[in-house]
Amino acid sequence: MKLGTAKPFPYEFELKRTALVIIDMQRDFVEPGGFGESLGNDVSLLRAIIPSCQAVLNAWRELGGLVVHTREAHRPDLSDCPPAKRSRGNPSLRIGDEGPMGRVLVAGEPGNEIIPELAPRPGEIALDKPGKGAFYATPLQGLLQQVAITHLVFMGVTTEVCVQTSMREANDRGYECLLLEDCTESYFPQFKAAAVEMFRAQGAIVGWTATSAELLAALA
Ligand code: C5J
Repeated sequence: MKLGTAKPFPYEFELKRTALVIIDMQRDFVEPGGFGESLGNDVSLLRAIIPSCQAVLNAWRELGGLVVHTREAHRPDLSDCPPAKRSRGNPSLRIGDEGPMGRVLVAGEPGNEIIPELAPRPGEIALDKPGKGAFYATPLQGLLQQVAITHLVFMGVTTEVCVQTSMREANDRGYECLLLEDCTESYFPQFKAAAVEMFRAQGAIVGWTATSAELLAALA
């Protein structure tokens, strides 16, 4: 398959060698009343990508493509949360504190679940990741190697933090990465815009970008 209009040049992929990776579409970041909103963020910005993410996820599932979901999540005893991560800044709530939807960024808490609109199905990979990147301290690379995946299509939040880190980690591991611009978002639109530009600069130094409509047309 070929996305002839991908930037900065056409992106070619084989469905059976490509995974759709959905980063951290968890309730605490995306839903009103969650941790993200409690920090003063406008979650409607993030919610706006849900329909395009659903359209891509549905098309991908229909074609039998591999789907990977991640959650930024720590163990309840926080043994996988470096003190530097927990103590950084001066937030009103820290990782592990009781937030509006349970303990913040702790696996198994209601706020840590992926939003129902994009909930993982049996047979899909759903990973807890203690860092910003999807490869750090997770079995992701081994799981992708088992099924000979070479290409990754990214969606999710936030563009400049967990999506960016994951895509850079993947690029360094040799994966050909595509980011769907209207399926990723940030609480800070200028950060999203800068990240998207950076990925595809210098001849796709991190990877390619395209819209969900371009991908859906290629999949049709
Ligand atoms: C993600 C964050 N998922 N911004 N986390 O981007 O801390």
